[in-house]
Amino acid sequence: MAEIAAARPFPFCFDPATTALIVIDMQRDFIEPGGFGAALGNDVSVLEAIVPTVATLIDGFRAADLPVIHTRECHRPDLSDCPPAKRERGKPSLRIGDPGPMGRILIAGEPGAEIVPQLLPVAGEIVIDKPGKGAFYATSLGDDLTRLNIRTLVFAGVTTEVCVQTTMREANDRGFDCLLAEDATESYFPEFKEAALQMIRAQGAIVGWTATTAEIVDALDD
Ligand code: TIU
Repeated sequence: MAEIAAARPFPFCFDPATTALIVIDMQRDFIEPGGFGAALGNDVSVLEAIVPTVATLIDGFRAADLPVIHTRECHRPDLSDCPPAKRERGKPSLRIGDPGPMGRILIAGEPGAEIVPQLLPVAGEIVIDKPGKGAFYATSLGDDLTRLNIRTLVFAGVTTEVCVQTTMREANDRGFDCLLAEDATESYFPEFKEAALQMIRAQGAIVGWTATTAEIVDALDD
């Protein structure tokens, strides 16, 4: 067993042999100008800052020969998996499926839906295309984790309070121990990130634990 003594709200014990990293939605559409995040009115530059830290976390898992799973939020070109309520809500400058500077917004196969070049999956790593915020909904993720005998999930990616928190809650309900890498996740809203971290670890880690990337990689090294 490995332990992260400094994890919050209290030490986190896990078996690396049954642990995987899930990197949520580190896509150009959320991180670069001209994509979905920007179309929603957000300053996307804050998200780019975590890319090197996410890379460090991925490297730590690869070095330990543990699974790295990537997710992408995107829809089929015919939008058959995009509920009208998702496409039509609000007043974005571009809607899901509209043509933008990085191709059609949030559509599988378009440049904007790709993971940023610094964090591209390597051969053999699972990539989950998901139509929702949670990575378990309408995907093979649950079956993949069962096949890999995974019991513990470490989370990174964007955005903290939307797709990361939703997926952590889905995982928690399915019985996984969940740990969020505090500095390898980001929100367009700093106060929402902080609130999400607090609500995840409140009430005795009701959703999960948090720790820094250095603390997690050190535990994998030991
Ligand atoms: N808008 C926002 O904060 N996030 C999303 O729409 N998707 C993800 O978090 N991936």
